[in-house]
Amino acid sequence: MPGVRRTVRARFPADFSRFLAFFTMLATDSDPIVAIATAPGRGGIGVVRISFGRAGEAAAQPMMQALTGQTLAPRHASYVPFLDDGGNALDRGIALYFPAPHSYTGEHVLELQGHGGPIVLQLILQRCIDAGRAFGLRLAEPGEFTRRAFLNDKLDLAQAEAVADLIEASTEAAVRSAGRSLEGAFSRDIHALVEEVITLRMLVEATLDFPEEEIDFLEAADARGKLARIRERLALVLSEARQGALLREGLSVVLAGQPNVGKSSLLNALAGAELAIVTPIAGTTRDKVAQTIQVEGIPLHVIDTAGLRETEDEVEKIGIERTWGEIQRADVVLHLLDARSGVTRDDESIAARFPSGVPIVRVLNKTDLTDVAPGVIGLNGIGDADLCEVRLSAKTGNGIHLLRGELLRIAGWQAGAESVYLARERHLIALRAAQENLRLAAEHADQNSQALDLFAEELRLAQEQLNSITGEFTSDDLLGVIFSRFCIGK
Ligand SMILES: Nc1nc2c(ncn2[C@@H]2O[C@H](COP(=O)(O)OP(=O)(O)OP(=O)(O)O)[C@@H](O)[C@H]2O)c(=O)[nH]1
Ligand SMILES: [Mg+2]
Repeated sequence: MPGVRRTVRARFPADFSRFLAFFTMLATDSDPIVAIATAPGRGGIGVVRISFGRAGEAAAQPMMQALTGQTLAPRHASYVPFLDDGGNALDRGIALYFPAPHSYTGEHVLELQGHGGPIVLQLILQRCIDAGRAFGLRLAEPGEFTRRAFLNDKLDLAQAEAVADLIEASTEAAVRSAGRSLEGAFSRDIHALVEEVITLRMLVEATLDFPEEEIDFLEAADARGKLARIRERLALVLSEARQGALLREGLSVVLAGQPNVGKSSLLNALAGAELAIVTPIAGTTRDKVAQTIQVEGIPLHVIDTAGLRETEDEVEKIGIERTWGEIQRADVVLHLLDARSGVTRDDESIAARFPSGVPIVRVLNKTDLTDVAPGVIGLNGIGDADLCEVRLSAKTGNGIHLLRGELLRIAGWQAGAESVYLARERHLIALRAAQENLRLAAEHADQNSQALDLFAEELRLAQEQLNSITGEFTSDDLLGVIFSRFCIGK
């Protein structure tokens, strides 16, 4: 089976204990498994799925007989009873048999589509486990079906992750980009990059064997030009992946400022609902109020906090401590001010405590009470941190769209980006590491032939990083983490 071949090549461990663990894992990775594949709760239909693993057809045939009383034609929908051990129907539904390798997991798979009640599905599941006891059928772990699909070369790792992301996607844009990753767009781009790196590596490695020709090599083979093109392409993939990661993770936006400046009003205006209590009394908000809103499909986790001031009130003090905690964790801080007073001393001391490097948007609120017009201006931040000022009114809604626009800009969102794939932080880290390896390779190339072996080494490292995205050289630990975050039955 091709999957096993890849497994051995990609995961052969160095020391003996890991060697043993490796074979144990191979063994459990081919256990027959079963799970309810549909969401918990009540629904029109519910699906119980069995992947037969190493037990194969020898188990699938008697199992079909036991569960449905008949032999099922491959890939045909048959309307059958689902039988208990006494031969009585627990339910009736559609049974589908997918012989290997033409199934989701690449193994022999049996799917029972019954009615979607939690108890009836539990009964069918239990019946499967009882009937399959003879050949070691067990309950699947989270993500185990997809893990099989990966091990059997049905999906690569980036595609397998896209399955989970598609299930979890909370916006249309996230669904579309997870779909692109699942369909293989991201993996294809990564493979294309790997191919180019390999071509360059072959040239370099060949030259290393003939040291006297090294000097000519970089010129003759246009190694620098090739490397530059790879770097350009990688930068493009990284920027699309960054957009995708944004769709998946969103941005945490904290509203901070003195009491009564209109933080809760702004949260309500952004969310379009009366979520937080608004009163003219300073110190209204004591505890944080969080709401996720969508702006062009990007989830913004907006957090309203207690107003910052000196206080003797015990409860308010705790609230203010929490505000500072939220500010430390923020991706963006909205520093709210009352447009009538502008930046006061207290605001300056608040701003001085903001963490460095976090983008700050100064929001001049209540412009309706002044002659200040809604607008945006860029300001010089400290260091390279982003700082701008948005003038608006949370009460009338004037200028709110400008704030949304600024948040998208800070997030790095490019409107109308069609070719986004839903990437994860893990992918970004690998892409950035590969980018750094290629940058170092370019540096070595500039130092000419003395550094040719270092040039080759950086290319090798870059290739390893890229391969980790699609799972060609991924450690078992990482696989465990990735698949354990799936739901059971997927
Ligand atoms: N005219 C006007 N009033 C506003 C605006 N935004 C907020 N207010 C008023 O200002 C008062 C305080 O608003 P809140 O949203 O509760 O202020 P806050 O910053 O959350 O206050 P704390 O929770 O006490 O820190 C309320 O009476 C609001 O109606 C605005 O844009 N224009
Ligand atoms: Mg408030």
